[in-house]
Amino acid sequence: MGLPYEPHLVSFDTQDQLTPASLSLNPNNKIPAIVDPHGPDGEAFALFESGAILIYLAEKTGLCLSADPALRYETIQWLMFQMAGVGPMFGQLGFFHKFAGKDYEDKRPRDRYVAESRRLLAVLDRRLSGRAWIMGDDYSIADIATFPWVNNLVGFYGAREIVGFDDFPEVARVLAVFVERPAVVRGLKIPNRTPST
Ligand SMILES: N[C@@H](CCC(=O)N[C@@H](CS)C(=O)NCC(=O)O)C(=O)O
Repeated sequence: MGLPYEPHLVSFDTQDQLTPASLSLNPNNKIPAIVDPHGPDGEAFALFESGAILIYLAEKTGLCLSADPALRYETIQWLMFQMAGVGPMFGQLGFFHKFAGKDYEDKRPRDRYVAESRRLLAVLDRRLSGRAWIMGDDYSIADIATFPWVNNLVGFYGAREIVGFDDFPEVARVLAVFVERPAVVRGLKIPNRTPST
């Protein structure tokens, strides 16, 4: 959005999300959180939950969220679809497929999150049919919220095959364009660190 910013690495390896400094920004001990030194009343303003952060930054800059009331709420609807569905379900699949849950003998929890992830991908695939982005021609905060999770699902979580990603060509098409956007290419390298395995 063209705003200057300073990134801070919160490392889970050292449980930085549980430090008093982190908790003062997000009592729910998760990333991301921001501090805007120039908040709504000119004072420093802290915010957590990425959906709230995206709406805040979109309204601050006038970018990536339509001013038209119907389009604005439709964008927020798809943003909430990520917050309530895509993020939590893909995240659980990551736990059961890649992290500690992969060693559980009972595969029913993993299979449930595979099925739910596939269902969400199908919803997104239908939405993207005939559209460049979730909201059509206009790139929006719904895309910014959603496609990093899709990228993570098939990349970092290594779940491409288990979710049958090839069944969702519209999602794959938009993801390919998303990861080539110059700001996304830059953003995926910030903060600069060696990815954990
Ligand atoms: N709904 C939240 C989800 C945030 C979230 O799940 N963050 C994870 C990383 S993707 C986290 O900080 N986990 C650390 C922990 O649970 O201790 C948002 O969109 O901001």
